[in-house]
Amino acid sequence: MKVAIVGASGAVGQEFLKVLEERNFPLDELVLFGSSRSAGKKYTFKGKEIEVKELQKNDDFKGVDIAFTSAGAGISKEFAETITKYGAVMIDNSSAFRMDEDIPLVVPEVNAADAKVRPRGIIANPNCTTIQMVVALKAIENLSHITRVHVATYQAASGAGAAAMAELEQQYREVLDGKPATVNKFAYQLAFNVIPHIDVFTDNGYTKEEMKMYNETRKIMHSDVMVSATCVRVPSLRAHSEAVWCETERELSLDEVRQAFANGVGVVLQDNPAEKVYPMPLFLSGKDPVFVGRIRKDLTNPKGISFWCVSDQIKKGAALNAVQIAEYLISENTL
Ligand code: L14
Repeated sequence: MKVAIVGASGAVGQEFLKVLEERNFPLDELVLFGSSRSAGKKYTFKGKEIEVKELQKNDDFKGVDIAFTSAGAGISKEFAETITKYGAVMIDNSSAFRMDEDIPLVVPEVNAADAKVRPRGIIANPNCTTIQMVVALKAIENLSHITRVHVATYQAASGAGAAAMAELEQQYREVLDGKPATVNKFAYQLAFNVIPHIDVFTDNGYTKEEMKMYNETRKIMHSDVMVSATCVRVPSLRAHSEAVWCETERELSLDEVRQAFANGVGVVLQDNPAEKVYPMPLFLSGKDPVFVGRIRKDLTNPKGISFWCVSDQIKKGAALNAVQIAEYLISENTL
């Protein structure tokens, strides 16, 4: 088993190294690719140093079984042919192919089997906010079909990459020292602020990030559910939080919803308000599951349920989900 990571120096690329090691992923050889800027850097995997190679249009992917790509949509489009032409399965973290009809979009807890049909040799990893939401929604969908969702996200700096996380830390230091904050990675200063703007605006007034939640949720869940999202950047570092309101066909009791989350695949229930138990990004960074709490009936709608969920954006929202897809392919013998 030969595995490649494309975009090895990035926040998600680095997380791939950690997750593959942590899960003892069954690989014999790991190769790392990056831009000309990253080429030559060395990273340690299982005690061994591996040097990053420059990603080029050549035969470097001959013999690669699985390529995890996380270098942006432009690179994914430009190099998909190079990466897949000798049979490597490309598990792509970018938004490049997610909504293409002949590309499966997969969250293993929800639609693992979709990964088996991949005419172009590419499987897309969904957007981070969508991944954690559908893992939680799946538990409710099993009880009764979800017809609509309203969601507000509280997204960490990590979504914009390693440099953005560093910028947030730098901004806090600068502001506390009475200096002007350095702003490169976000539209405005994020420290001591929240910014209701992630990715670019589209014609209907929603951002692309918000439209991803509408379109990707429907594709992953094979559902006609309608999703109206407001995506907001907050000054947390690497786990995303979401306030979710969903409406089901049948009226659900709180007990059965709580039970469904407690038994949900990939879900951990953290819901005991009397003891101040609810999920928070500060304490859940680096963890695998999607944490759910603050479960309530929607006061405006008997068929509505409200909850709060938190998950590590770089882990389940990116690297871990992609590695779980690969583990599924191995377990089903369908690489
Ligand atoms: O669609 O900036 O994969 O938080 C995920 C992170 C888009 C931007 C995607 C962010 C990206 C988003």
